[in-house]
Amino acid sequence: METRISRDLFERALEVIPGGVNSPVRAFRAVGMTPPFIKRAKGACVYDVDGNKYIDYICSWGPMILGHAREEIIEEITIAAQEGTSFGAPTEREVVLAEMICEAVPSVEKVRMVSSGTEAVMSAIRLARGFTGRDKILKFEGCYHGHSDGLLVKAGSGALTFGEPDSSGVPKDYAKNTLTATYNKIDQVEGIFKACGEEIAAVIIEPVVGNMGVVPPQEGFLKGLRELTAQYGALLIFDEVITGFRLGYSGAQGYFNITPDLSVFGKIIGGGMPVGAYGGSKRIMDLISPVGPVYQAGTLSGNPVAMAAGIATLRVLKNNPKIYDSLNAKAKQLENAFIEAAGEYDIPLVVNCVGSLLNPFFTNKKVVDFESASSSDAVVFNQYFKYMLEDGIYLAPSRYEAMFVSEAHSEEDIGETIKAIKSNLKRIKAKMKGS
Ligand code: KE4
Repeated sequence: METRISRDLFERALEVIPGGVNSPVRAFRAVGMTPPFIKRAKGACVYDVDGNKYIDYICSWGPMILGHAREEIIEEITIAAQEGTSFGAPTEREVVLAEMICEAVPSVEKVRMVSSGTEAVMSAIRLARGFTGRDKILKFEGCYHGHSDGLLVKAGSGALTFGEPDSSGVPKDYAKNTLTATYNKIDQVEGIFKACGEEIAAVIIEPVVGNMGVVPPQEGFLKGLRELTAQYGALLIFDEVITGFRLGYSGAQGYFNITPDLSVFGKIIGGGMPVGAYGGSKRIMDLISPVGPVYQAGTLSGNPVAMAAGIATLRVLKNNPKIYDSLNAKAKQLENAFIEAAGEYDIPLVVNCVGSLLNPFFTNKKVVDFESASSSDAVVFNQYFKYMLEDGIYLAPSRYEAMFVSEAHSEEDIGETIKAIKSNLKRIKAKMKGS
């Protein structure tokens, strides 16, 4: 596979950008490779600067649920851009997208737009502290909620990939307000609440984790969190940056029928443009400036071009609810291919699949939390990753991420992917035998 132009670009990038990338996981360090530089994308495929074509399961880490460069979305972005790219003033498009989110997610009566998931989570946490007057928050090991200081404690995603569960630069004094528990262990959470429940402002959780690989909540776990937070007067925050509008038009809270106090969104609601949002009841949200005392602001919050992309994306999802059935069926086909191939070649492998999110773990343990997720074999994963990339399948360069299926993945794309899964698990088995 020709990679010269990417390699040259990466050399240049390393001179002027830390690690040559604007987000760590893109550097392909975990898999020990030089990342392909992407030139363009269309539908389910991305094309790198050396002319290589890949079937894309990163989908920009989730936003491209309808595939890349979808006509309706590009059209709306173009119209908006021609009217001006930013005013720093209220616009109709912000109202339209806010109304769509409030209509889609019953627990959200008001929503504030920001420019990233990190910003949305950071603001939701501040709001929870302002609303309750308490300082502590509880998160779960392996969950990633963006890179705001208080949440880079036993974080998932890139922080795990680099084995930096706690980032340097976060004052110890600050991190002490962040408690952590094990995902799916409701008894641990109960113990923490018994010990200091009156000090806890909020529990924040990925209702389905996408940042230690894909890990679903076990029966009763989310319900238990809902009951405990209500009992102790803490807020329950669903970080739906990945699951929002992915697991269904009402996200994970609709999928599991659990009502959080605050919800955080990102990715899909921006249709590939920089958008984050947090929302909840009027009672809580009206504490946000300029109405209430909790300050939060942003120059490009509600940017009209970004709103146009989000509106166009949600409009397609709202008007074609069958898209979710089709997304989930494609993910199921991939899940079955992993299971069949692992059985045929006797490779320790489990797959977690929820809706159109899935991830293979090279382990024979059931993956229910960070400890079991980290039991997956990184060396085997890296081999699998490399073989799949050679076969034109573009996966997240880390075992702690998710595969994202899009509406644009055709039956042919899925078939090609299944073929690559089977042939490459066979290659891995041969390599295991050889070693
Ligand atoms: P952003 O600030 O990257 O928009 O969102 C942070 C965030 C918050 N919550 C969840 C559940 C998330 O998954 C994320 C970001 N996801 C990562 C991928 N696992 C983004 C990719 C990256 O960091 O480059």
